[in-house]
Amino acid sequence: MSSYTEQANGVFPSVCSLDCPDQCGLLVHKQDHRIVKIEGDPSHPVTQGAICNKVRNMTARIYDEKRLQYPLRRTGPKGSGQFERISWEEAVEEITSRWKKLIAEEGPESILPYSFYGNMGRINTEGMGRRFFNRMNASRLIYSICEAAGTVGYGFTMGGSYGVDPEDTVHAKVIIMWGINAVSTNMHQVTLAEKARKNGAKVVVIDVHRNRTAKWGDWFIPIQPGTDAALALGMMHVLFDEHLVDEAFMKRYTVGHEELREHVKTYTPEFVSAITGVPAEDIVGLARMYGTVDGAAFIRIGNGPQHHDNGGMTTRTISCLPALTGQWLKKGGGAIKGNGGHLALNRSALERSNLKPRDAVHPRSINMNLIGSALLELERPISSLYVYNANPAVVAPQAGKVREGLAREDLFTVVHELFMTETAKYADIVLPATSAFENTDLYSSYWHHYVQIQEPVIAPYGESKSNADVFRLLAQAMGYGDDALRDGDLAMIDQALDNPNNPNLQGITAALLQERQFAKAEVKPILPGKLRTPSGRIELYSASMERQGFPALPTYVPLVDDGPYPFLFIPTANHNFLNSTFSHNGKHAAMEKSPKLYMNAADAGSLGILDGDAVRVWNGRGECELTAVVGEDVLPGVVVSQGLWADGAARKAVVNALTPDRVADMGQGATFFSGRVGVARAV
Ligand SMILES: Nc1nc2c(c(=O)[nH]1)N[C@H]1C(S)=C(S)[C@@H](COP(=O)(O)OP(=O)(O)OC[C@H]3O[C@@H](n4cnc5c(=O)[nH]c(N)nc54)[C@H](O)[C@@H]3O)O[C@H]1N2
Ligand SMILES: Nc1nc2c(c(=O)[nH]1)N[C@H]1C(S)=C(S)[C@@H](COP(=O)(O)OP(=O)(O)OC[C@H]3O[C@@H](n4cnc5c(=O)[nH]c(N)nc54)[C@H](O)[C@@H]3O)O[C@H]1N2
Ligand code: SF4
Ligand SMILES: [Mo]
Repeated sequence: MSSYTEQANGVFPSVCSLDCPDQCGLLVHKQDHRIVKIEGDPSHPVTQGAICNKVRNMTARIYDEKRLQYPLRRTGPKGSGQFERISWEEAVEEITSRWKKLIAEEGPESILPYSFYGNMGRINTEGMGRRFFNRMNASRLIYSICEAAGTVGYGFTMGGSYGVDPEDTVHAKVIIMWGINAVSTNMHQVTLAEKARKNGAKVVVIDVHRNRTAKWGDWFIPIQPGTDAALALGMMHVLFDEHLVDEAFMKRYTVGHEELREHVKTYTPEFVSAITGVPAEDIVGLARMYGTVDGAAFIRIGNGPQHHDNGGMTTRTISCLPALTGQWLKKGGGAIKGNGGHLALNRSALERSNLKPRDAVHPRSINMNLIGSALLELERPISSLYVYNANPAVVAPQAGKVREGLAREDLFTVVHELFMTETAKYADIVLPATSAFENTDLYSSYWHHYVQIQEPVIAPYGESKSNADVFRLLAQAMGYGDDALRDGDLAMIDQALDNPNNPNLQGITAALLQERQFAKAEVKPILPGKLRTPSGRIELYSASMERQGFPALPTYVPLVDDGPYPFLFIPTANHNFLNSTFSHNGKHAAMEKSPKLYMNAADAGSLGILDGDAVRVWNGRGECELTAVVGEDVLPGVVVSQGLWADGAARKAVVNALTPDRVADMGQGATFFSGRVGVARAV
């Protein structure tokens, strides 16, 4: 235990562990060994003392009476949530004896780890767990549920997850929030934009929903879902047509600007307006605003464009815009999709894929977006599933299929969790997890440029254990003697930070972080310099895309036909939860009130639906029941929900019962926002 845990009272530095770009520095206040208050660290340059409502109320989650304290064994049918308390020894013995038998009879590929970033600490997500399953040579998971499609698309243009330093965006004069509900999901980008606004910046919000961010911006542009690439191409058309492009920049730093100039000739404002629903004069106005700005223009690209069938290509297309007007040379100009590349850790040292037994065949990989089908349809079945840092029964597409898979009697499921989530209810064994405040870990943001350390502030709750500690125990019981499976947390942090391929992290060590709590990586601006694209330049024309069967130039590709239902259904994140995290905590659920469906008054009128009515939402995949909010916040033909609600918080509120498990055009990404539904008053 660290010195913090031994002190009964005091204020201790910490990090927010949630899957949120802001990755705030925190101050945790303790009285009598209990956390009594959590606030933003005023000394953290990005956090500046401000944090979101969710985490200000985090103590309600840490000490929620429903938090798991002991290992449990299932006693009732799968999904019923009936369990009995067992000891850690019994739990580890049962898990490892089942696994040893499975490995002998069906091979290690019959076991699948399923995890995501319920905790962003690198040691507890990408560290010991991945080492353990690599050593086992279990089936591998493709981590595609969040940013995959857009990351691949952005990478084709820019060579990887490299964007502008968000702290520089205070200098921008035009800020476009493109398909991101930043007021709820990236609040410090809003704080930075507010500063820019005081210096005269204008904020444009392009979204399918007049949400908190749209209401906050200066100019809200509602758009038909999945058509953003057409809008970006229409802007390019105007920029070329009205000579608002930076020819010298394009010549020096891009590939394919002449081809692009030709290509966008057909994307006239009128043509684009018919696709996007954005009036032609607004397309021209937006392009002129972007092209004539006196200073930098910055685009923050969110999940909106990306969680669609065409999400890769759309993100690729938007990310071409800054190059046309030479934004990348201006302080605060350019874009951010994700900034993970700047802070890249030594992944091979962290995950140790070389722990795989030498003569063993490379295991199969399973796309997490298809977990339902994988559990139900594989010829060589998955016979055991180990879930941590994730809640697939709620967050994965086609929830009906996922749950049918989880209900399989012949599937041995272990879930390591803080709460009895919907997924945990299907487990054979449930293990209690520590909260991040009880762990040692390393944090590197995918948005800002700071690396931070977490040292335990409180002792483990009940008998709970960190992910890394559980994997160390399991490794021992499996008889895996590798040193890498015995490494301590601080040693792993040093291994991860020591990345010869990333000079930005040079000099940052666990000891330095223990002394200073956070350190800024030495990130140089993207340009001037050589990009990690094949040409070393910004690729407006991409030969590698062409080789992979995509159009080489940015292109609008319509959404896939999802069936004969009248509405496009956009189930987004909400303000008071973090994906499904907090949905199990009464205080946060109460702040969010109830799961809603925003719809246009004209649509509601024709269906006889009144504001506040319970509505049934359905398609061929499933159904759910939400409360209608009728008004002008969405365009006709579009319905929007917010939040990934737990079962029982409301009747049938699992929106992912309706979402398709089709994969996006790139990165095998998710298509949460490309499904169609019918809506009717619930009877
Ligand atoms: N409070 C809170 N914060 C969070 C999260 C949370 O659940 N709650 N989740 C975290 C995680 S894991 C992530 S990845 C990020 C996600 O953060 P965001 O990128 O903000 O993701 P979403 O809210 O899912 O969707 C973004 C916006 O896209 C809009 N949209 C949908 N389809 C389209 C479209 O076709 N075009 C356009 N232009 N807009 C569209 C939606 O209306 C929504 O406003 O936030 C993180 N932060
Ligand atoms: N319809 C729809 N679906 C979506 C999205 C959407 O916008 N719309 N967003 C998608 C996105 S962007 C993402 S990133 C995914 C997120 O999906 P998940 O990563 O599954 O996110 P959470 O629902 O937050 O679940 C994380 C779980 O991890 C647990 N946990 C937290 N810390 C620890 C720990 O240290 N150890 C262990 N063992 N467990 C821990 C939490 O209690 C929580 O139950 O959801 C996706 N699903
Ligand atoms: S959820 Fe995001 S905004 Fe809230 S404290 Fe954590 S990092 Fe900061
Ligand atoms: Mo995400």
